Amino acid sequence: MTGTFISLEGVDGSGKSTQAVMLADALRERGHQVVHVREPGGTPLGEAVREVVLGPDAMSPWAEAFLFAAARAQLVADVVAPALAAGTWVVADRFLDSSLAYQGAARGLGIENVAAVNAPGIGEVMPHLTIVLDIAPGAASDRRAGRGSVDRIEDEGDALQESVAQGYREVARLYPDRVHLVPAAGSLDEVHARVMATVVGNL
Ligand code: T5A
Repeated sequence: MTGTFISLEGVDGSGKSTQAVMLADALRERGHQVVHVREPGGTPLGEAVREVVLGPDAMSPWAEAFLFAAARAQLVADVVAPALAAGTWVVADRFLDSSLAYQGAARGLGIENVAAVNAPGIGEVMPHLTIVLDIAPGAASDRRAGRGSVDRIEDEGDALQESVAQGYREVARLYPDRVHLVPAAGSLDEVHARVMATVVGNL
């Protein structure tokens, strides 16, 4: 990999999609080529998986984990690995750590087990830096309020999101060199400034 790979993570409504756009724009302003992707999605297969995995039909935790892993494997093969090989920066709105926090920790499948099923599809492609936007799930849910659609996982409510937040703290403890918790309270510009300081300070 010659490009630089940054992923943004957090509970639902933490503000990562907004901050991913702001980060990608800031990097472009500095003259970098940037590819911005989201998970699940970013390829035709990934978008089809997104419809299924966030749709209303119940599924087992392992079925959920394998669907996210399948979408991720296709995104890596089609988009992320070629971009990094070409020296492009990649900003990802969620990546492997979402599966570690949601399926591994919150669903109870085990962080190591979920990392293991993702490993063949990811290979050597891992973020150089992962920023977890750290916010109380209640505050994140307030941010989401008023937006129309609620997907199957959001619909499970704040108890699941509390477990996800704990999962992210565990992921940050396991991978301290790569994963950084960034407080997500405050205005968009205040959070963006913290994100940029974390990027500049760690890459
Ligand atoms: N999932 C995903 C897994 O379980 N395992 C996996 O492996 C993967 C990849 C994905 C769902 O799938 C799960 C996690 C999710 O449940 P998603 O589309 O990524 O779905 O869903 P969310 O994470 O819920 O994305 P959202 O778009 O809902 O939330 P974001 O991206 O955290 O937040 P954002 O930026 O859209 O902001 C939410 C609202 O808050 C406002 C924004 O304007 C927006 O209205 N906002 C702020 N308001 C005030 N102050 C700030 N600083 C604000 N920042 C944002």
